[in-house]
Amino acid sequence: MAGEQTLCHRLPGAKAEAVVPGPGEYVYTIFHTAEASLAYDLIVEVDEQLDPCMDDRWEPNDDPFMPPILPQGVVTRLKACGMDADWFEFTVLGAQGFALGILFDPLLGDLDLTLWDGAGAQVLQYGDGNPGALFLQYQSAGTTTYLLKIQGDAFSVAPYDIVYFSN
Ligand SMILES: [Ca+2]
Ligand SMILES: [Ca+2]
Repeated sequence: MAGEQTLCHRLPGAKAEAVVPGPGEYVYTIFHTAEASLAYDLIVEVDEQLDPCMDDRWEPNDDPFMPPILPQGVVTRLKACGMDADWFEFTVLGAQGFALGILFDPLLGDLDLTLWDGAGAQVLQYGDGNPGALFLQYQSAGTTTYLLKIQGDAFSVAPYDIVYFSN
């Protein structure tokens, strides 16, 4: 299973610790190697201070309802934290072209980008295995508010920048 961790726990009362990459649902199974049955107690503690991802100043922007407005230019020091999505919107006035892109280090994480137009139709999606710079140029048919979602792939934790220019 992807992302599986095995924690050996041999001493009564001992504590096994797992560090997880971010918010999400986790599943654990417990087994022991001897055939005899074994009674045990299980105590699960979550220490959120161990969260390795410090998110960006545009949070919370985890859903498409009232996302922050993306300004024109380069927006730096954004961050994708695990499966936490980052949503933005921007409005293109009239029939104009625009350029949109994200920059990130593919060695730190893989990011996916999806763009929808004002009618909810998907304009573009970039999926797995991105090289670290995703750019698109698009011609808007008329005044349109676009919705943009950026999300780390498979719990990626990655800083990124957005570039957005309209004519
Ligand atoms: Ca973020
Ligand atoms: Ca977010």
